[in-house]
Amino acid sequence: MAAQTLVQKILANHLVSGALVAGEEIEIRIDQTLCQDATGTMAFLELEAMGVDRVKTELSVQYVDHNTSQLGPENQNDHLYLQSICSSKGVLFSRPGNGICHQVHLERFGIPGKTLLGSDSHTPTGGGIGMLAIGAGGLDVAVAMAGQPFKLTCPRIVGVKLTGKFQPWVAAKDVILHVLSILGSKGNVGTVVEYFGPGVASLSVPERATITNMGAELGVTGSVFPSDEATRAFLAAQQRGGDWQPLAADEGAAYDRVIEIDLDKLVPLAACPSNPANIKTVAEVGPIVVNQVVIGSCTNSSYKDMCMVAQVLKGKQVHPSVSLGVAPGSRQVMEMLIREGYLGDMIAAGARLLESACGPCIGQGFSPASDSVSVRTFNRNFAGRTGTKGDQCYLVSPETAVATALTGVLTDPRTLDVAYPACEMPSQFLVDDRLVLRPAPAGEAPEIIRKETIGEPPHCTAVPDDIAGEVVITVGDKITTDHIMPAGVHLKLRSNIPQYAKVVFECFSEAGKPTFAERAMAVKQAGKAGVIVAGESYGQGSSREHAAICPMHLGVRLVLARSIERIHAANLINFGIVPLQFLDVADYEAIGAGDSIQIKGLRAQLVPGGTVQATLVKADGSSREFALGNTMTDRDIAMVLKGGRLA
Ligand code: MIC
Ligand code: SF4
Repeated sequence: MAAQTLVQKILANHLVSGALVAGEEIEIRIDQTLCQDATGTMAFLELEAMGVDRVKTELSVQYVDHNTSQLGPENQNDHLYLQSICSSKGVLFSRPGNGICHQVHLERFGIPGKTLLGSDSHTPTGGGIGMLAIGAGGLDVAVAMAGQPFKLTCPRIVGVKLTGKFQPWVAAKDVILHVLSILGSKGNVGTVVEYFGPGVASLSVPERATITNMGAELGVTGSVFPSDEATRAFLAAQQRGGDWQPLAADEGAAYDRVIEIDLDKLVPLAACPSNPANIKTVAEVGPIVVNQVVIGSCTNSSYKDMCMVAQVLKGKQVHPSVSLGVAPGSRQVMEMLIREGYLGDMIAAGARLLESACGPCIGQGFSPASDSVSVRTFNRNFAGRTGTKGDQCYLVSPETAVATALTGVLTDPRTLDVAYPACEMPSQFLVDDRLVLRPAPAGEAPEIIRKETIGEPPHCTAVPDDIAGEVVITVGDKITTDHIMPAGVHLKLRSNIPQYAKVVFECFSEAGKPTFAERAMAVKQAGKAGVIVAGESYGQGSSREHAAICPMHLGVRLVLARSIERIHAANLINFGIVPLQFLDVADYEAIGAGDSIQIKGLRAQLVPGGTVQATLVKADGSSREFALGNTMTDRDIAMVLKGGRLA
């Protein structure tokens, strides 16, 4: 047999249908699933709508980490619904306070060689422990919980060969920022990144997880590290030594592309406003004045990260013009920092302690001041995501962040007059799973708590064969799901589609003019199909299926884009919105809001790999014919035309 990459091995072990040829459609068995609360309520409403009594996976976990600010009853209503539905469906429930889903899953549940599907785009964090971990929309995760395989495009595999060892003050975050500077944040759909080479051994599992976590920003399906001695040590320290097995690519395995990174040569990097792939060295950006530093999120909130930060802060003071927030990623990390005195060192230095949750990463508090710079150890700096319009958010390593907190200006940590703290991985983590609630035994039917803010699962209808469409909005390149469906103050509306739909594309609203929702509703009420027209890489970022469900609720039936990112394209199909691609940029450029798009006989025209003829009619009555590409398979086509997966 030909030498296999690690990804090919895991895929082969889980293959249900299709051939392992890059670009082909395959189905794989899913061993584990995870949901978080902001996507989980919809996923469980959908699971209920499917009539599933009990999940069929080896392990499914529901976390509460996103909606924890509890301004009003909505958040806790969600938590109560999730806790009760998980108990009834056989799902573990990680209570609020237990930590961020990806961090906790890595610590307590991730197993090398298993597949994990999660309703969060940073699920690939699990690749740090040797899992094939993939982010998806809530409905796809619900279907996996029901025991059905997950459909994906067999990926092309980019190998990243690591050699050497970090210089002091250079960290895992700098590796992934460097990879982002090479691969960019678009054009990587259908790819998995596999790390290999002699440099891997020097990285601990949490460091690997920083790299696989932010692989999401490349737009790839996942990122995977081998399972080796470091993995064994991590699992043993989590009292899960029995979950370990060694895993690596075969000698001589062929990758579709190989990138070599010499860890010795890396320097501190920053992702500049407002895209995670807008990379410069910290030195190049220079000593810009910084008002806020936040250390945390699922990218950089491990014990090792926090312990390094505490040691640098010990006995010093945060710069008077900086507000420093720290959010340890899990209760395990938080408790260890408390017991070992590190938390005291941080607080004495002036740090503000935040909950072990997503918090500022998803605009739940800690929004920076107007016209000010925020430096964060997070993974996304999309415009406005901090909750401040016109924000200037830089993404860096914890090393760069803590140096900056001390000096008040963006600082290359190598210039600090401080010895780089030696932070070893503990040989024993503090293990206490009491905040993870076990489900009721099969056969028992606990009461499902459904307060008034828990809405209905989405209802979709079939797509008409002749489409009389009107363009509701035209947008540019790299439109993220944060642009489509803002989180921040609106995050608490995730369980209520009619309410949440009111803020679709809110970032493009202009004072005194009708909102996207109002315009889309007017088109719907006129009996026409709403159309969204977009540039390249539409739907980057978050997996939130609300970016499909809410437009669908407002009558959108077509998304015409130059290209669409993987998770969002799947979500559109799942909710009965037809995604089609422009073949000629001139057609995209010719379309404006208010124009009509007509398609005759859509059913017959939708053939895998084929084209769809459409007519554009401008306001002045002039018209032109143009062709659109279709990347959907036969199954996608059948599903989308019916009105999506639930239909
Ligand atoms: C994000 O980081 O954008 C989120 C919030 O975790 C999302 C999920 C969501 O919108 O609920 C993600 O990454 O998928
Ligand atoms: Fe939470 Fe931020 Fe991670 Fe998303 S990226 S899971 S919001 S910490």
